[in-house]
Amino acid sequence: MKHAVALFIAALALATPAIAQEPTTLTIPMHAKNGSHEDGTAVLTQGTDGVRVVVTLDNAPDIAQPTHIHIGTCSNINKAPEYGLVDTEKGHGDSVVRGIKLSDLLKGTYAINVHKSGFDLGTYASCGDIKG
Ligand SMILES: [Cu+2]
Repeated sequence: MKHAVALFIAALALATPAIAQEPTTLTIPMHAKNGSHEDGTAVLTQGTDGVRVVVTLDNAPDIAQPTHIHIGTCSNINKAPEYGLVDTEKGHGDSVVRGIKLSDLLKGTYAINVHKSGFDLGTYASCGDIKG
């Protein structure tokens, strides 16, 4: 029995460095686009069932601003949203994207994109590249 416990501890010690390398949280800068002055941050946190994304922007208007994760970078973004987030309202949005991993977002090329409004989706108000 003692031997089994010692083996278990040894296995845990071996496994821990691999787990520790998985990112659990990441803060990225959000940059204003098209004169919006909506600079800010997005904080991505790995949860048990998905990735929580908290967007915080300065100088945001009172209207809801559609917000998504898109494939691509802010300078070369795919127009189709990849993952929906809650609208950013008064500069704040708090979403959980279920079934994805922060490590997978980091392996790919993704950006968080805030659109000017539901009426003007083609104008981007703020964007941040998801990278470590
Ligand atoms: Cu979008």
